[in-house]
Amino acid sequence: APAPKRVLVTGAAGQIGYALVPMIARGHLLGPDQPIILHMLDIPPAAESLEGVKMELLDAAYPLLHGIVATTDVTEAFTGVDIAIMVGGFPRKQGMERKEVMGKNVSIYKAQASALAKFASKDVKVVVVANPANTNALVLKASTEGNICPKNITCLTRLDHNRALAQIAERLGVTSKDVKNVIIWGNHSSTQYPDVNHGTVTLADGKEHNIRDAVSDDAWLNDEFIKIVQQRGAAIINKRKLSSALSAASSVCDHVRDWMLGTAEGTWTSMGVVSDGSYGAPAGVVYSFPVTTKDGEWTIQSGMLCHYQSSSDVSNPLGWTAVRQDQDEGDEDE
Ligand code: NAX
Repeated sequence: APAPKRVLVTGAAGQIGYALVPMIARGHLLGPDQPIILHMLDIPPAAESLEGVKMELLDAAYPLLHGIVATTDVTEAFTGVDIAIMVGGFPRKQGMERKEVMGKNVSIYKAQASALAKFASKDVKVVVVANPANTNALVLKASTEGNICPKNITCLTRLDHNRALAQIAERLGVTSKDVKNVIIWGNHSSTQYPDVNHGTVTLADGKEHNIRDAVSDDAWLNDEFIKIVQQRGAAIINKRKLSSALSAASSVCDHVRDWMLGTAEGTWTSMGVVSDGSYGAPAGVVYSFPVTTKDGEWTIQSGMLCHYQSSSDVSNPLGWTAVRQDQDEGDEDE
């Protein structure tokens, strides 16, 4: 068997953490043959709860789980980790300004960036889940410059991607594996653009069809579908009185697994990655693009005509402006 990989989950005593750690221990993150040493970090008020999660992980007797580090010590948590899944952060409480939450998270992410740079494996792969995910990833990138390759810092938009696949599948009465190549452009927020224009679906005839042709309802695709995906997080909160957890956890596994093990030929996924200026998104910002992956490296899929022309400027099809970035980053949904 290969040597165990160390996987860190921050905020592991929280709701996403509780859904995510068993998936990791089952092999959903790095495949069924990869032994795992699970690192779990939370803050002192959650220490007992974290200890309880550790006890349950032991009780589940996962064959792949070769060790558990459950700690409130940031250094111990980050030491030697190969994958860091950043779920922990300060939640927005009632009556709090977004700015205030962001300020708190910026300090948390700066502190954790320094531990990441000092103690993690040099080639550590990072996925930020905690909101505002794009901004937190940007803070990590800026604060680890020179120590961690910016390409190794990503944020999660795979949940939005999966939500889009699922909506199309539901609509057409197929399963989500029959749908591919949707794209989430932008941020994990209600300003994202879920794009089906390059996507295909395999129908009962066994053939691949353009999603637009198969759905054959442009009005629905251009309006309701987009809103459903953009506002899905809020819809879950309405029903569950808690934000998405199992779907977020499952999408984290999809994100990391595809990143490390590669996307299938002819298929891309959506990841929040550091922009190289593609599609007019300013270089250096963390933005969700269509990406293909191979051997732990992602590549932005180029040459996609963006049908979402909020701008007539072909070099800037998304109508990106600095102002828009500020608005986006302040408008995180769950
Ligand atoms: P919870 O509040 O249940 O869990 C967060 C955990 O983080 C808590 O156990 C808390 O003690 C811990 N924590 C707080 N500060 C910490 C620190 N400095 N270091 C380590 N741990 C710390 O939230 P949960 O529902 O699990 O959501 C976690 C984050 O994911 C939130 O920021 C949420 O907004 C974000 N989400 C992002 C999604 C995405 O697609 N990118 C979707 C789901 C989710 O809403």
